[in-house]
Amino acid sequence: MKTQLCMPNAKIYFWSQFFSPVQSNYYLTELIDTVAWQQDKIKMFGKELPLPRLTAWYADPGKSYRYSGITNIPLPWLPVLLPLKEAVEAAAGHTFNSVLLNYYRQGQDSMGWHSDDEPELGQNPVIASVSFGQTRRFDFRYRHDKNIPKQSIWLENGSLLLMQGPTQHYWQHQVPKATKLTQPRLNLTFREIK
Ligand SMILES: O=C(O)CCC(=O)C(=O)O
Ligand SMILES: [Mn+2]
Repeated sequence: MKTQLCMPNAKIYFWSQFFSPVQSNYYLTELIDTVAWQQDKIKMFGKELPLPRLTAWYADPGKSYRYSGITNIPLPWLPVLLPLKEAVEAAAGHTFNSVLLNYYRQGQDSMGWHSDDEPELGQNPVIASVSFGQTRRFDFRYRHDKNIPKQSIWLENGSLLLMQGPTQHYWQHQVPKATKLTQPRLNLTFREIK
Protein backbone atom coordinates (compact mmCIF):
# COMPACT_ATOMS: atom_id res chain seq x y z
CA MET A 1 0.00 0.00 0.00
CA LYS A 2 1.25 3.47 -0.91
CA THR A 3 1.21 6.18 1.74
CA GLN A 4 2.52 9.74 1.73
CA LEU A 5 4.57 11.04 4.66
CA CYS A 6 3.28 14.36 5.99
CA MET A 7 6.35 16.56 6.28
CA PRO A 8 6.80 20.22 5.30
CA ASN A 9 8.89 20.92 2.19
CA ALA A 10 9.14 17.25 1.36
CA LYS A 11 7.54 14.85 -1.10
CA ILE A 12 7.97 11.34 0.26
CA TYR A 13 5.98 8.19 -0.50
CA PHE A 14 6.26 4.80 1.16
CA TRP A 15 5.17 1.28 0.22
CA SER A 16 5.51 -1.20 3.10
CA GLN A 17 5.38 -4.46 1.12
CA PHE A 18 6.38 -3.35 -2.33
CA PHE A 19 8.10 -6.71 -2.82
CA SER A 20 6.62 -9.86 -1.27
CA PRO A 21 8.50 -11.64 1.54
CA VAL A 22 9.40 -14.48 -0.87
CA GLN A 23 10.79 -12.07 -3.48
CA SER A 24 12.55 -10.03 -0.82
CA ASN A 25 14.27 -13.01 0.80
CA TYR A 26 15.41 -14.18 -2.63
CA TYR A 27 16.89 -10.77 -3.48
CA LEU A 28 18.56 -10.49 -0.06
CA THR A 29 20.59 -13.68 -0.46
CA GLU A 30 21.15 -13.32 -4.21
CA LEU A 31 22.48 -9.78 -3.89
CA ILE A 32 24.65 -10.53 -0.85
CA ASP A 33 26.21 -13.38 -2.87
CA THR A 34 26.63 -11.76 -6.29
CA VAL A 35 27.21 -8.01 -5.84
CA ALA A 36 30.86 -6.84 -5.96
CA TRP A 37 30.83 -5.38 -2.43
CA GLN A 38 33.60 -3.04 -1.53
CA GLN A 39 34.85 -1.59 1.73
CA ASP A 40 35.47 2.11 1.21
CA LYS A 41 37.50 4.31 3.52
CA ILE A 42 36.90 7.94 4.44
CA LYS A 43 39.36 10.46 5.81
CA MET A 44 38.33 11.80 9.22
CA PHE A 45 40.51 13.82 11.58
CA GLY A 46 43.52 12.97 9.41
CA LYS A 47 42.88 9.23 9.72
CA GLU A 48 41.57 6.73 7.19
CA LEU A 49 38.53 4.97 8.63
CA PRO A 50 36.53 2.14 7.06
CA LEU A 51 32.97 3.15 6.16
CA PRO A 52 30.57 1.33 8.55
CA ARG A 53 28.94 -0.65 5.71
CA LEU A 54 29.85 -2.18 2.35
CA THR A 55 28.83 -0.51 -0.92
CA ALA A 56 28.60 -1.05 -4.67
CA TRP A 57 27.72 1.23 -7.59
CA TYR A 58 26.06 -0.14 -10.75
CA ALA A 59 25.17 2.31 -13.50
CA ASP A 60 24.99 3.04 -17.19
CA PRO A 61 28.42 3.60 -18.79
CA GLY A 62 30.01 6.92 -17.83
CA LYS A 63 27.71 7.57 -14.85
CA SER A 64 30.13 8.04 -11.97
CA TYR A 65 29.06 9.28 -8.54
CA ARG A 66 31.17 11.16 -6.01
CA TYR A 67 30.25 11.50 -2.32
CA SER A 68 32.28 11.90 0.90
CA GLY A 69 35.43 12.11 -1.20
CA ILE A 70 34.84 8.70 -2.79
CA THR A 71 34.46 8.42 -6.55
CA ASN A 72 32.34 5.46 -7.64
CA ILE A 73 33.15 4.20 -11.13
CA PRO A 74 30.16 2.28 -12.52
CA LEU A 75 30.07 -1.48 -12.73
CA PRO A 76 27.94 -2.85 -15.60
CA TRP A 77 24.37 -3.77 -14.55
CA LEU A 78 23.97 -7.24 -13.03
CA PRO A 79 20.97 -9.06 -14.56
CA VAL A 80 19.40 -9.53 -11.08
CA LEU A 81 19.18 -5.74 -10.68
CA LEU A 82 17.17 -5.11 -13.86
CA PRO A 83 13.73 -6.40 -12.76
CA LEU A 84 14.14 -4.43 -9.53
CA LYS A 85 14.94 -1.29 -11.50
CA GLU A 86 11.90 -1.82 -13.76
CA ALA A 87 9.48 -2.38 -10.86
CA VAL A 88 10.73 0.70 -9.07
CA GLU A 89 10.60 2.82 -12.24
CA ALA A 90 6.95 1.85 -12.77
CA ALA A 91 6.04 2.89 -9.22
CA ALA A 92 8.06 6.10 -9.31
CA GLY A 93 7.02 7.13 -12.83
CA HIS A 94 10.68 7.97 -13.39
CA THR A 95 13.63 6.25 -15.07
CA PHE A 96 16.91 5.66 -13.28
CA ASN A 97 20.40 5.08 -14.69
CA SER A 98 22.20 3.97 -11.54
CA VAL A 99 21.89 2.28 -8.18
CA LEU A 100 23.93 2.61 -5.01
CA LEU A 101 23.82 -0.53 -2.88
CA ASN A 102 24.54 -0.46 0.84
CA TYR A 103 25.13 -3.62 2.85
CA TYR A 104 24.59 -3.21 6.61
CA ARG A 105 26.15 -6.47 7.87
CA GLN A 106 24.59 -6.10 11.33
CA GLY A 107 23.35 -3.37 13.67
CA GLN A 108 26.82 -1.84 14.07
CA ASP A 109 26.73 -0.78 10.44
CA SER A 110 25.06 2.56 9.81
CA MET A 111 24.90 5.74 7.73
CA GLY A 112 25.30 9.21 9.23
CA TRP A 113 23.22 12.35 8.65
CA HIS A 114 23.33 13.61 5.06
CA SER A 115 21.19 14.74 2.14
CA ASP A 116 21.42 13.24 -1.31
CA ASP A 117 22.34 16.59 -2.81
CA GLU A 118 25.45 15.98 -4.88
CA PRO A 119 25.53 18.15 -8.03
CA GLU A 120 25.37 15.18 -10.42
CA LEU A 121 21.89 14.33 -9.04
CA GLY A 122 20.46 17.61 -10.36
CA GLN A 123 18.08 20.11 -8.75
CA ASN A 124 15.24 18.01 -7.25
CA PRO A 125 16.36 14.40 -7.46
CA VAL A 126 13.96 11.46 -7.46
CA ILE A 127 15.47 8.76 -5.24
CA ALA A 128 13.88 5.34 -4.91
CA SER A 129 15.11 3.34 -1.94
CA VAL A 130 14.45 -0.41 -1.62
CA SER A 131 15.19 -2.37 1.56
CA PHE A 132 15.70 -6.10 2.06
CA GLY A 133 16.43 -8.00 5.27
CA GLN A 134 16.63 -6.63 8.79
CA THR A 135 14.17 -3.79 9.55
CA ARG A 136 16.09 -0.63 10.42
CA ARG A 137 14.96 2.79 11.57
CA PHE A 138 15.33 5.66 9.11
CA ASP A 139 15.35 9.19 10.57
CA PHE A 140 14.68 12.56 9.02
CA ARG A 141 15.68 15.93 10.48
CA TYR A 142 14.90 19.38 9.15
CA ARG A 143 17.99 21.26 8.05
CA HIS A 144 17.09 24.87 8.78
CA ASP A 145 14.77 24.88 11.82
CA LYS A 146 15.42 22.84 14.96
CA ASN A 147 11.78 23.32 16.09
CA ILE A 148 10.44 21.11 13.35
CA PRO A 149 10.29 17.64 14.91
CA LYS A 150 12.34 14.71 13.67
CA GLN A 151 10.48 11.98 11.82
CA SER A 152 11.28 8.29 11.75
CA ILE A 153 10.02 5.37 9.72
CA TRP A 154 10.87 1.69 9.81
CA LEU A 155 12.26 0.33 6.58
CA GLU A 156 11.29 -3.32 6.56
CA ASN A 157 11.97 -6.23 4.23
CA GLY A 158 10.54 -5.42 0.77
CA SER A 159 9.69 -1.77 1.41
CA LEU A 160 10.09 1.09 -1.05
CA LEU A 161 10.70 4.71 -0.03
CA LEU A 162 10.47 7.41 -2.68
CA MET A 163 11.96 10.85 -2.02
CA GLN A 164 11.47 13.62 -4.53
CA GLY A 165 10.66 17.31 -5.02
CA PRO A 166 12.42 19.61 -2.53
CA THR A 167 13.06 16.84 0.07
CA GLN A 168 16.87 16.86 -0.16
CA HIS A 169 17.07 20.67 0.16
CA TYR A 170 15.16 20.75 3.42
CA TRP A 171 15.79 17.39 5.12
CA GLN A 172 18.70 15.17 6.07
CA HIS A 173 18.39 11.44 6.74
CA GLN A 174 20.34 8.74 8.56
CA VAL A 175 20.30 5.04 9.42
CA PRO A 176 21.47 4.97 13.06
CA LYS A 177 23.40 2.13 14.65
CA ALA A 178 21.21 -0.49 16.34
CA THR A 179 23.86 -2.46 18.17
CA LYS A 180 21.60 -5.29 19.33
CA LEU A 181 20.63 -6.29 15.81
CA THR A 182 22.60 -9.15 14.28
CA GLN A 183 20.88 -9.70 10.94
CA PRO A 184 21.97 -8.14 7.62
CA ARG A 185 20.10 -5.49 5.66
CA LEU A 186 20.53 -4.34 2.07
CA ASN A 187 19.45 -0.99 0.74
CA LEU A 188 19.33 -0.05 -2.93
CA THR A 189 18.91 3.60 -3.88
CA PHE A 190 18.06 4.05 -7.54
CA ARG A 191 19.17 7.42 -8.85
CA GLU A 192 19.42 9.44 -12.03
CA ILE A 193 22.88 10.84 -12.67
CA LYS A 194 22.57 13.81 -15.03
O1 LIG B 1 20.16 2.55 3.87
C1 LIG B 1 19.31 3.41 3.70
O2 LIG B 1 18.11 3.23 3.89
C2 LIG B 1 19.73 4.81 3.28
C3 LIG B 1 20.80 4.87 2.25
C4 LIG B 1 21.11 6.28 1.88
O3 LIG B 1 20.64 7.22 2.46
C5 LIG B 1 21.99 6.55 0.74
O4 LIG B 1 22.53 5.61 0.13
O5 LIG B 1 22.19 7.73 0.42
MN1 LIG C 1 20.92 9.12 1.35
